[in-house]
Amino acid sequence: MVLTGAGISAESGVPTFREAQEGLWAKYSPEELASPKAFQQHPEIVLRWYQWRISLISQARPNPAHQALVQLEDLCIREGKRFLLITQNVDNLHQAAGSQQIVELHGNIFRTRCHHCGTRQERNLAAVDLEEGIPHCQQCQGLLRPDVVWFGETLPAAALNTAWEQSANSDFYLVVGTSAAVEPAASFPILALENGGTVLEINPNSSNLSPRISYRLPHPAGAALPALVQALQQG
Ligand code: BJW
Ligand code: ZN
Repeated sequence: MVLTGAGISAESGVPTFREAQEGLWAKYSPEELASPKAFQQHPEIVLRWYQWRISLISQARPNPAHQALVQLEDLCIREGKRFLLITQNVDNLHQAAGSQQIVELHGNIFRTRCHHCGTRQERNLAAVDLEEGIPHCQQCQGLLRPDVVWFGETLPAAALNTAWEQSANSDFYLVVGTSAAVEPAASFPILALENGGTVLEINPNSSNLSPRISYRLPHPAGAALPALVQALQQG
């Protein structure tokens, strides 16, 4: 099992959520922008934040850490082992690298849906001119938003169930680039530990999980993951 967070995309140029931010959005915390309350109160500010992020992420490419996870998946499959990648990221970079067995816990920033009725919409939010108002759903006139999971919202049921079930049955868990500040994702590796699994964290900084896990590689994922996978390939 692998659980990834924003840190794995940092070396692709995608800013993380809780490390020092520069520029336009430095004064807002993710809790202030990624919530239904924020969207209800200031839909334009929230959508501008997403437009900025979509345009940044559109230019990003998978880095050696994403690619190493594709190789790890290949290796596991070749050796008849189960493999699952659970990501909190909404940036599509694991899919772009070629990962197959992947569960998106917090949705995908490139999809759009109605905040009211949930219907998926073929609308590129980054291309919307917000000066002309907030885009509306064609079915119910509700406001359109990215198809991601905000604080206080439930995770997609299928993703959540798979993640719980597989985490409890995992003998080896790799946790890459997450502060483990957000539930329920932060609890998945703990579930593995409680069931006798081994957890290895790759993160240059210490996270909420660090005091509890079995092993740490305190390095950037782009260096540590390819080295780890190469070592595994050599047996
Ligand atoms: C590197 C690196 C390099 C840097 N290499 N590493 C139980 C207890 C208390 C509260 C709750 C609870 N259960 C649920 C809650 C409420 C809430 C919650 O967790 N609150 C916390 C603040 C405590 N959770 C929810 O509301 C969730 N829903 C839910 O549980 O529903 C049921 C329920 C609701 C309410 C109450 C109870 C139950 C939903 C959570 C949704 C999170 N959404 C976001 C936004 C997604 C959309 C978007 O992208 O805009 O998801 S918030 C943001 O945080 C995003 C991320 O996926 C998530 C995690 O962040 P991540 O990935 O860890 O990033 P960072 O920035 O925090 O860390 C980066 C790390 O990378 C750092 O450690 C760096 O060191 C490292 N790094 N460079 C490797 N090169
Ligand atoms: Zn609608």
